[in-house]
Amino acid sequence: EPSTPVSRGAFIVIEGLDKAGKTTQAQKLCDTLYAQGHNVKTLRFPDRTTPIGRMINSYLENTTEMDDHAIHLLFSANRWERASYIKQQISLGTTIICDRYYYSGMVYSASKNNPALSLDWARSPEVGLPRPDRVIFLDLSAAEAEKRGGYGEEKYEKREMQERVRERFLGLTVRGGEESTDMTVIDAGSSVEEVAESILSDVAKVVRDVESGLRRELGT
Ligand code: Z5A
Repeated sequence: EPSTPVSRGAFIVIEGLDKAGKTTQAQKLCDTLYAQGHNVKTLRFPDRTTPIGRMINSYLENTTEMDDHAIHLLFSANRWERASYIKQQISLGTTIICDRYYYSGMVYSASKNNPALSLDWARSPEVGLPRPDRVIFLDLSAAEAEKRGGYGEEKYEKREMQERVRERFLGLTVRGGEESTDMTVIDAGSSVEEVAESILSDVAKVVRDVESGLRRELGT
């Protein structure tokens, strides 16, 4: 008897500003889906453990200076070095919950007030990466983020930068193209439990669709 083919996993991305609760919510969603019987793994970008990730880390910690384009390409390369792993896991039936992805890549680089680095330029090295089934954008004002312990010492952790980043993230949702159709905006200002519930009600449907074969292939 041939065994029933396993359906592919879903690829879910959690995006948001600093302190929006991405890590908290990615872990919670992973735990909930696991408890419901799904194979599920988390992933995060930047992945600071690889050689490229270590270069990114030293830039974020202000230890190394780098041209805006060069650091952008390193963030992108850090995703490309995991692209085949993502595709492989998804095809084996594992759902991936990913903490930040190329949406962060686009908006942080394009928020640096460098006229030579547009959103379109920032998008180009990301073309062809595995396309998520859903991107949850956790929306939080800079003022609310500051109440959660304030910003740290890293490169982009300044209020004006965070405000520009938020504007551009929200801009992606109305810009047209796959960034708009894939993204759901969720208010991250309520309690951890409430945010988790909103995320789950959106993601559960996507996971069901993937499992019942309504979304056949992982797009690029
Ligand atoms: N970056 C880039 O430029 N290009 C790229 O391609 C990528 C990233 C991928 C590092 O990212 C920097 O890299 C980042 C973007 C840039 N620069 N900035 N800003 P990172 O992901 O490594 O680091 P991070 O953004 O600083 O993550 P974070 O501080 O860990 O934030 P978080 O994951 O969203 O939040 P959290 O750890 O889940 O929660 C933060 C705190 O708030 C914590 O104390 C929680 O207990 C609390 N919290 C969480 N939820 C709530 C609610 N609902 N209410 C109250 N308190 C809460």
